[in-house]
Amino acid sequence: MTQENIESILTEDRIFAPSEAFRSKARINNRADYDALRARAEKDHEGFWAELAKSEIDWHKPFTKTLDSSRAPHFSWFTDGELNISYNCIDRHLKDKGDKTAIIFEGEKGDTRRITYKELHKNVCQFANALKAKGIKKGDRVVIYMPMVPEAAVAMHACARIGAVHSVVFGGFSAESLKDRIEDAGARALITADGGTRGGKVVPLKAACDEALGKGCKTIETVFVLKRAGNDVAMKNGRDIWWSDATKGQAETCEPEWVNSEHPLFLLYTSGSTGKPKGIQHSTGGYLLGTIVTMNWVFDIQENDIYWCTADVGWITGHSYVAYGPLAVGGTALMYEGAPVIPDAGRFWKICQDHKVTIFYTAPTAIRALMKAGDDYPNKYDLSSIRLLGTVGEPINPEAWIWYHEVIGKERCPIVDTWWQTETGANVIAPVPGAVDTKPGSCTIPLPGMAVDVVDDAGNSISTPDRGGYLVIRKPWPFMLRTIWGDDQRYIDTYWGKFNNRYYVAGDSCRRDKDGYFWIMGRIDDVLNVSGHRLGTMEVESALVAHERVAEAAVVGRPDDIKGEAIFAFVVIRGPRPQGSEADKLTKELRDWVAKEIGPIAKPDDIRYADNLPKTRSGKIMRRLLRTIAKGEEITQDISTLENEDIVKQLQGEM
Ligand code: 7RM
Repeated sequence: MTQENIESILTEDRIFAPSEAFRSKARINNRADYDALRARAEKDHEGFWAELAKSEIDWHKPFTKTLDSSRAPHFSWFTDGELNISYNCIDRHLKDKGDKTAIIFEGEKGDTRRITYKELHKNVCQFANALKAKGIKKGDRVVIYMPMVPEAAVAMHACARIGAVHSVVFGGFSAESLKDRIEDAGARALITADGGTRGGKVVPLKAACDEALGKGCKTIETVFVLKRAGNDVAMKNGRDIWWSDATKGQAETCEPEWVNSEHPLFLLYTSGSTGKPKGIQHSTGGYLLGTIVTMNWVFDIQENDIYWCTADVGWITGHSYVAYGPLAVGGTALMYEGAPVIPDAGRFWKICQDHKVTIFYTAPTAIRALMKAGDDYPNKYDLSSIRLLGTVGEPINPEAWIWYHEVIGKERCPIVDTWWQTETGANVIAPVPGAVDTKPGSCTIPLPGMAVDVVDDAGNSISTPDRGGYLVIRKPWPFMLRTIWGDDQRYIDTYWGKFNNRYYVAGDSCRRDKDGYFWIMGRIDDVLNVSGHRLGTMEVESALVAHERVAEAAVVGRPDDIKGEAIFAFVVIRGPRPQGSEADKLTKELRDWVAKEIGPIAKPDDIRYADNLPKTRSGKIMRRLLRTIAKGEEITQDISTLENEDIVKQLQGEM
């Protein structure tokens, strides 16, 4: 697909500056200082990152070489340095804040726990010793398939402590997906729980493990099982061991394994547009640095903050902003086990009130769902502790942004819209909230040391405002992915092939406005070409959700003889799903509406109504599934991670 002129017609010109109250306490609190920092990074890319790596990380052996590009497009950072990430997240805080709360946990049923840095240290060390007792050693892969409980983070840190490479598989994935990932990683151990609680039901994690292991996974020698939900599980003699038995009598300290900065910390599987999931491999030192600098710059975390990122540890956001980042900076992280609507749509706001959350980070899909539930829920709770809001995962439509700003943030809290990927390791484009004004729907400008650009098909930087192109990163950065596990050629082809190894290609389309603000238009393969006009699916979606009756919309292309691509919209409306003549009437109204909002070219050709959109539990709309449905083809892809399988029939127009 050529990308000469991705047209952008979505315009949003409101601009929001941080309040004086916010700025007066922020660590970077004006644009001039911030621009000076960015300029310094631009002038001396390596020196900038080297200085930060020295000041922010406790090295067991200091590095002398900052960046090695001799194997480009493979890059190594701080190569001869040695460290341990679990030491940096836990041990180094023990002296000054051993009794500080590291993790606040709330279960779906309302049970809560507070774990201090000292307790976390003990738990991690004992479990690390349990892993060692089962023969797990540096470099071995360990798969973690757990509910959102503190032990998931403990398991990750225990692996990191002994140099084992963890691969967390989201607890919502099926046994089949778990098996694929275990086999691809060649894991020796599996860490799971009897079950987790979500949406009022027990998720039978151990049963899924048994099913996966029954189908293959010959490399697994040990399965550690945490008792959490209390459901009955089968334990296989010689293979399965309860977490409590494995840790019983283990020493409360465990000398960290000092690893090279480039030592793989984890693999995390993520889907591409085609083929099997890719095991994204991250490093230790560079990755740690990314989580630390972004916790400081973007989240402006301070000593007394209560930081809540709602992501599951099965996704990159849960790695960088639950398990590692908040602890690396000695903060307090909140973890919540369950669904946002149990017992009702006020749960998130109640948690914010009860635990005095100060920084709240979630996904646009959650914001839209909670917005749809009405203002009464947030209005019932005291949200005055919150000082900063964040979003991640997809572009946020301006309507949801404004709701978040007004109803949750009470017009007091900046919103950090953070663009990044599993592959980038940490935030890449995001506002530094005390210094950068925000615009609803834009992730604003790149962070210091991040050479982000928008280029055309020939790879030339696009300077014309609002002209769309490919989002690329021109220079290596410390927290970038290192390769795809077991498929290095795919790493080169996917991320570097398009422009001859010149840039990292993110796979997103993007435009920059006249102020240099970045507006993500969607994945490259989500770009429509209608009669030669290139439209971001997100722009049509934003227009649709701006209509008062529309709660959510997803737009895909379907081949059309005349136009090239026709626009197919799946729409969730507020209130009951329209049918028959009522649906026809609304369809006409929405088509006219989009024509008015964007232009006749963007009018959806088909609109289909459903009670929900098909999403993975991380909130990503399953666009490939929607494309299949729009084409009227038979569904062959794996829909096991779908929240609600019943809606497939509605989407197909069959009920
Ligand atoms: C963190 C995460 C990555 C893809 C990425 C984008 C989309 C993420 C934003 C966004 C617009 C954002 N990792 N994306 N954040 N689009 N604005 N703030 O989600 O690997 O799972 O997904 O998500 O398309 O390429 S991910």
